[in-house]
Amino acid sequence: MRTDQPKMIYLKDYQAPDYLIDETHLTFELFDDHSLVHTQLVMRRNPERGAGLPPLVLDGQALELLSVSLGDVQLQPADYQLDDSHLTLQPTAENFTVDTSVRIHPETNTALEGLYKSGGMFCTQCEAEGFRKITYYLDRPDVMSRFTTTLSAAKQAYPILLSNGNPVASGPEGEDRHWATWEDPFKKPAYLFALVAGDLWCVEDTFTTQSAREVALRIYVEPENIDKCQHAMDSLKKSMRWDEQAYGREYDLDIFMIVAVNDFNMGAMENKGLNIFNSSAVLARAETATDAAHQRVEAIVAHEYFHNWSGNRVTCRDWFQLSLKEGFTVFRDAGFSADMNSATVKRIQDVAYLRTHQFAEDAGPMAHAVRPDSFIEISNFYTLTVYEKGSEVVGMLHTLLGADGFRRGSDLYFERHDGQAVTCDDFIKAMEDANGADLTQFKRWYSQAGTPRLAVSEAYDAAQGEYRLTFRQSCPPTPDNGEKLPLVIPVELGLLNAQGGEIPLRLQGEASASGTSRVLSVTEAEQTFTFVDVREQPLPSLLRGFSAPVRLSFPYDRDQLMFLMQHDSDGFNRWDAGQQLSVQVLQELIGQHQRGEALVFDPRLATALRTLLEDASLDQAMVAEMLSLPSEAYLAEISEVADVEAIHAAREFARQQLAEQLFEPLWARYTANREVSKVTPYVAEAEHFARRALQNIALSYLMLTGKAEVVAATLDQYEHCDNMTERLTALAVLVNSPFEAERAQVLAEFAERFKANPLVMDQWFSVQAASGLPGGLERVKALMQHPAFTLKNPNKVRALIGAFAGQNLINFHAADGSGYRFLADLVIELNALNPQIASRQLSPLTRWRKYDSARQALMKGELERILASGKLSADVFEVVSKSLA
Ligand code: B3K
Ligand code: ZN
Repeated sequence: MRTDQPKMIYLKDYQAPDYLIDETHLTFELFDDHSLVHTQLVMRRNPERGAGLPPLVLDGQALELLSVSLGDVQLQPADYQLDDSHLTLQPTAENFTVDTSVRIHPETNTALEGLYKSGGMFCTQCEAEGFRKITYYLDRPDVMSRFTTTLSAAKQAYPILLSNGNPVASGPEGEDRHWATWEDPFKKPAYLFALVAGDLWCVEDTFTTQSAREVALRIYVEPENIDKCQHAMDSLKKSMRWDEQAYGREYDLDIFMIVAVNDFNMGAMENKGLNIFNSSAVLARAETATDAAHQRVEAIVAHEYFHNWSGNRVTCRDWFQLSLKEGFTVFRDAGFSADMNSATVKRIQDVAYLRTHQFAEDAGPMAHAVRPDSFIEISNFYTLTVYEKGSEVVGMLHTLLGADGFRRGSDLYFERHDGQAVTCDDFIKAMEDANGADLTQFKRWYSQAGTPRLAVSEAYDAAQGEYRLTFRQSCPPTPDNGEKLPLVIPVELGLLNAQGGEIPLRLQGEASASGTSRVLSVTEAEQTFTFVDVREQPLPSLLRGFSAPVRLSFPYDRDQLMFLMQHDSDGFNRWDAGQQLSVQVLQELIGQHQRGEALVFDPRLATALRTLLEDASLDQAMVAEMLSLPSEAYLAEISEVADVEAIHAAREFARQQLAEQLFEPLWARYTANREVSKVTPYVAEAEHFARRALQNIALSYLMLTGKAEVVAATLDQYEHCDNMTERLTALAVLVNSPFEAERAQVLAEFAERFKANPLVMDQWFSVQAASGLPGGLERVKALMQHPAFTLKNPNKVRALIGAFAGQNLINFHAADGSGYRFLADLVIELNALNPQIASRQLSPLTRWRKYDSARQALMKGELERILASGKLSADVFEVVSKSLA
């Protein structure tokens, strides 16, 4: 926490470090009321920085310095300078050692950064700048060092002592303590350091790498969770095999460990050889975790594992390059998930998420480039832009270079930079060099913020058989006032004839047609492509697979969208046509609501969805996705001014209409799938996910009819199922229904059944927090008093506060401003407890420009109140001040 105004840091000011740390020797003495950290740094002058011995400025925060020595000489206070965040020494030789001892207080660390206690265990989170809260250090990713770590703690409370690398020695210490030493042979930046001490059990397995080395795999959890690790272990082994096959990457240590902790600021952390995970990203079994949770565990295990190469072996030079490891690793985990499950469904879910949340970020006050050029607090830049848009940028390289070219590029990147801390430019250079490509213009994706718009128009010349598509790209201004130059936009497309067949594609100037789906590179502000030999007016299928993260517009009418929904050979675009059709129908309803007119539902949407429901040959997961109307958040995002009441009314009306008009086919699909679910033991695999997805979305529509047989079926599903996916859906459907008695009964039953399982209780909180029924804020306030709730646990905050402010638009945006006031109060409270979580929860308020003037004033007022509330963390200060700028 700082009281002085935090300052901005700029990429252009980057300088290599003056000193390097070849070896880092750490000794931790862990006690219940404090811990001691003794550090020896083997250092030398960085030869790159020329001659002379400038002062050595070590980072350190909230440390109580007990002693410091330079070489053999213990320093006196007059020999060094100490302030809130630095320890400055004067080296007298090019090679030297620094020894420090500090006292820290993990037991009172509620920010969950650095060394802290979660329940009964000690654990760490050092990325991005948490290591400086453990010891004095050059806490920057371009300082890579070999670490040896010794930990000692009470034997009974902390039988397990872990750190990075391989275990090398251990033994007793006095009567009731013990110690262990770990050695990591790979040099790494401090942000990848980790330690764990606790009373943990582990599930063990082994993996044999492609070069026949055996790796021990261990997942450590609290004893009561030992039965929930198998899915994560299976996911880990699949990830290890996949990375060998897809990227030629082999694991490099003899042991790989995952530790699950309950109090964790994000999903997980890729510390070398010792990944630390939020328990929500590890624990999964049928009875307690939904299908979505199982898929999330698989994806996060893979993501952290993949970081071993994209992030750890090759790391970032500075934090502006964060997307170098994050965008690339998200791209890698998306490829893995696509291969393990349905690739099209994975793509649909990722794009829906990107378009709803990343596009909103790009349009808001925190908009930044994939490689930002300034920040106040780096923790605020673990964003959708750095991660998800960053992954899209890597995906565009994959599209432009082709799978083989991309693999050549990634091979060269890993080989050339192994053991180095590099930049996004180095990544692009490897892609260029491996392919003889020029990516100069492409690199603008890294430096220009904002979501590009791509407006497409067509002209058909029947006499010449020519069909022209004209693309106009532009980008709205962003708060950085950066220049918006044309980008390289890969547009994959096809042309459909009147029968829904694909027309062979031949561009003017080409000798012959090649293929029916092609990637055009749009590189200019305005650019026309002319297709020849086009014998009839075609219907274009544009941006297949969402080949670029842009807002595309083409003047489709509703009949054309229905046609694409049925005939497009690209599964993603079939879904997207359905979304566009839904958006048109919903926007019409929104307009009617705003004008006070009766709502009139376009029956074509029901017709189109009926066709899908009645076609048994279709992938059920796709049908489920296509039945999902665009979310209220997405509808808000694409509105000029988001009218939350009209959006809610329109969407609820459309859902009601669909439920009534499609009752028979929905009921048929529901009952058929439910019968299979009843007799099929739970399996966490794509085909089963698909069956349950369709079953459950059908149920959520059916309940809107309020028919007695649906209520009975819901209660039956709630009571008689072997898995959380069916049970939670039944609960959610009742929670959102008008059946008060049934709702109260299942809510109570659920809480009683799962009271000992905090992750399941999170689901219980979320379902209620997201309910759009009136009285949302009162419900949330009451739930905050529930014994299972605490503001100190980030999962609880996300489950209750995050779900309310992020998913319950109609209640959060109550016209009297009560939702805003509630969130601001919480942010002020959380700011003192956990700045990272406070800053994340704040984001719905930052979108104030999206709303009507009355709401704008209320939201701004709350932001101003937060700003004036006193000692703000850098995290909260940055987001609030940028939002008000
Ligand atoms: N690298 C971590 C994120 C750390 C966030 C620190 N505030 C998780 C991940 O992306 O794999
Ligand atoms: Zn990551």
